[in-house]
Amino acid sequence: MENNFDTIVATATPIACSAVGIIRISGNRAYDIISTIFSHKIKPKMINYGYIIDNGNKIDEVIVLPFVAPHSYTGEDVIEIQTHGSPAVINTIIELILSKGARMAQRGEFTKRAFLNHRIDLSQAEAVIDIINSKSQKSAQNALSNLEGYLKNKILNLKNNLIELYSKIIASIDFPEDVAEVDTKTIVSICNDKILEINKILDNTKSHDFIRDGFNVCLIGKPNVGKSSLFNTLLNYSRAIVTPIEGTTRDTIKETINLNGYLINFVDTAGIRDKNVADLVEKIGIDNSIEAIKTSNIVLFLFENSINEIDENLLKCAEGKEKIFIQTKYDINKLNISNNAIQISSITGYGIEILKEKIFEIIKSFIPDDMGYTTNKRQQACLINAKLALENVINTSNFTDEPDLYAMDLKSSILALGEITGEVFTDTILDDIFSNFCIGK
Ligand SMILES: Nc1nc2c(ncn2[C@@H]2O[C@H](COP(=O)(O)OP(=O)(O)OP(=O)(O)O)[C@@H](O)[C@H]2O)c(=O)[nH]1
Ligand SMILES: [Mg+2]
Repeated sequence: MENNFDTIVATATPIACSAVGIIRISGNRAYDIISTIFSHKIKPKMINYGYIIDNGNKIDEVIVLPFVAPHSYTGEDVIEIQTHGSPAVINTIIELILSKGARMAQRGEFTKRAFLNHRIDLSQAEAVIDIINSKSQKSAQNALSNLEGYLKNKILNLKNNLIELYSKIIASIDFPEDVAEVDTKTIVSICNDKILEINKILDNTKSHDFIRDGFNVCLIGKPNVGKSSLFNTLLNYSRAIVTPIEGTTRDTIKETINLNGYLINFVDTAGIRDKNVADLVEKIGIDNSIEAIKTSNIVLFLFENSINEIDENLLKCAEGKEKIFIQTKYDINKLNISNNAIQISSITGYGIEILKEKIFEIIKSFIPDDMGYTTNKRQQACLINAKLALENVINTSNFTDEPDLYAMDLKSSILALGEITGEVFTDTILDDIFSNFCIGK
């Protein structure tokens, strides 16, 4: 272990009444501190049962798990204390540990230490926060594969090829007699290959955003067609007001569900009819509905019996969007519809499963089969910078074949990739990343 940080403490579980509370201590004084407050002699790498004691008074019956550096989450000596989950008990034990010389950990400081102690790279540290924040199985799975090094290995591969090329160019500049110059064609061809690889990752970023933030699916149609009823049926509870009065829904309502491991943000909208007959509130509602259509990935277009001129105008707003046509109130409107509409009834549940399958089918078409990882905005920005630098190399090759001119941009590209994995970092980058963590992680 290279770094010698002070000893930190925090709860790893929320301070709330619960079955168990976990307190973590990390740093080179972790063992000394636990030895002064635990009822028994600590056996490293064993499950230790006993009491936390302060001045001879028992504070709680606990289990202590001692990890020995470097085989711990942070790469340092780590003590985990499992207490009863009482906020009073947890706070008292933390106060006691602080009085023995530890200090409160900052947000994400345990994971930051894991990074600074080379236990994980920066993309893996970011995967930890992604797992904690993930709201769907799919985003948790992808974050887990990043934690296991999927993105890291992709980036390292890219970077190593560029480092090899950069080293050859530098060697040929420094030792022109001994090392042959790398010809421009080879340089351009390698840069082109790497740009393609980066593009492949960037092409998927839209899908990465979908997986992290969910797919927006909005329900549109004339007033009274049954949008809010379907919205409630899809959510499985009565979220939106339903009445037989046209124009019941005045504003857009957004709620999220988990469908087969993917997040879906359903948006119920105000029914759209001729603006001339709508009052001021309804007009604003209609504008909001149109806005919701713009930001949606899938549009559920609801109609009752047939599609008229108002519907046609509404459909124009959804041009270019994935659409599912839905004929509503099938229990009372058993008509044959030709345009591939799914017939549903929110009252009887008829057709709802088929509709969900259809939504899922479209979602799957947004996600490439081999996409077992995600990138975040910071990583995407680094990839774009790496790509721009490689494009500069290619542009430069059009008017010169001075190798040192290529070398500068190649180095920028390597550094940009290094920012993803954290070989290159600044305090600001680390602060930005770890301030998103919770205390105790
Ligand atoms: N029989 C039957 N009635 C339905 C069905 N779905 C909705 N309704 C009724 O149709 C009326 C309007 O339903 P809503 O869900 O409020 O319609 P909406 O499209 O949200 O209407 P606005 O908010 O005004 O745009 C209510 O009386 C519902 O009970 C259905 O599947 N079958
Ligand atoms: Mg409604």
